[in-house]
Amino acid sequence: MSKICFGCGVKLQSDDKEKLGYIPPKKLDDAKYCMRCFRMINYGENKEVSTPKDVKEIINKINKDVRFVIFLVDYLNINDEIIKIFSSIKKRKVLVVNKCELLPKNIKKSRIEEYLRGYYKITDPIILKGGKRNHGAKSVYNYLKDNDIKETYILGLSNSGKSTLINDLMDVLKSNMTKITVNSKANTTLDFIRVNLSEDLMLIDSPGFILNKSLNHDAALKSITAYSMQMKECETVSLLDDKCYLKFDAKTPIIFYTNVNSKKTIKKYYKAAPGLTSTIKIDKENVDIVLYGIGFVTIKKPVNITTNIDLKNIEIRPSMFGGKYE
Ligand SMILES: Nc1nc2c(ncn2[C@@H]2O[C@H](COP(=O)(O)OP(=O)(O)OP(=O)(O)O)[C@@H](O)[C@H]2O)c(=O)[nH]1
Ligand SMILES: [Mg+2]
Repeated sequence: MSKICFGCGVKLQSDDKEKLGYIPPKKLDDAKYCMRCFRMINYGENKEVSTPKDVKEIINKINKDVRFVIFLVDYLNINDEIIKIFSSIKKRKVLVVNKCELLPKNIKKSRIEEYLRGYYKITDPIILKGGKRNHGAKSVYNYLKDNDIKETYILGLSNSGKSTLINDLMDVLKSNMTKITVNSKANTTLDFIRVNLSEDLMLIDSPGFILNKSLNHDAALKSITAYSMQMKECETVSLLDDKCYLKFDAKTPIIFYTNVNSKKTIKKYYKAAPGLTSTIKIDKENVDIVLYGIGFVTIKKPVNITTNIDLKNIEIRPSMFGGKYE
């Protein structure tokens, strides 16, 4: 039987250095990790790999299985596309909003649940996870225990923290099992990994989903900043070192919630910016422009915005944190 890498789930092999799962022949018998995982864990390296499995392949497998599903999403990545994937899972499931400890101080966690129920119409159970100790993994453990769930898949967007959750649960149970590889770049876990955490609990880690829409696939959520700005008529804001421009035709306050945590990447321009070929019409107060993979911008007043962003990578919705959303 072929061995699999404990870190990423890929089959271990000693035949081809260039292929995934490589481990030198001498080490094959005792190895727990492939070379790629070894390098990620010890040197922080992460070689880009293409998407390991596509969304349909994963969902088809899950829908044929009887097991429970824990679906992870961090709040910056709550959007139409990920909610559609969640809704396509026909199993008993729970939506875990991860990394809630990173919420700006003035925002209550409960607001996210209200919004998920009110705007995205989620009726499944929701756990708002976050905390200093093991990133709040105990809340997930308690949920599984209280609901007598003994076997579950862990699914979600790449970088949402699925493997970290399993490692944290090992710590909650004081288990000294080999840890799964975690990394701030996308596509760390490459195949399903079964972890028998205890006699009563089996978890299955999975390769993360990569969305079709995205301006940035690799931005792991390590911190979140809310930048407030006052925009005036004809002013342009440049986000992410001139990757995205938004030019306003009227006065409005804006708040940019992002995981890109350097203020230097955000600038105001008074001169013309290149490529402003698309228009976003905001006709209500408190609207979010979701920039897939980057975060979202809350626009407080009705305004027209011209932009260089491809409109297929954005979503317009009532503001998650400001004003009414129904
Ligand atoms: N602040 C915070 N960061 C987290 C949390 N969970 C994971 N992370 C970070 O998020 C990044 C991605 O974590 P992973 O556990 O590798 O994510 P994954 O969902 O397994 O990703 P793939 O294997 O690529 O699908 C890492 O930099 C983690 O340190 C959390 O609860 N809070
Ligand atoms: Mg993973």
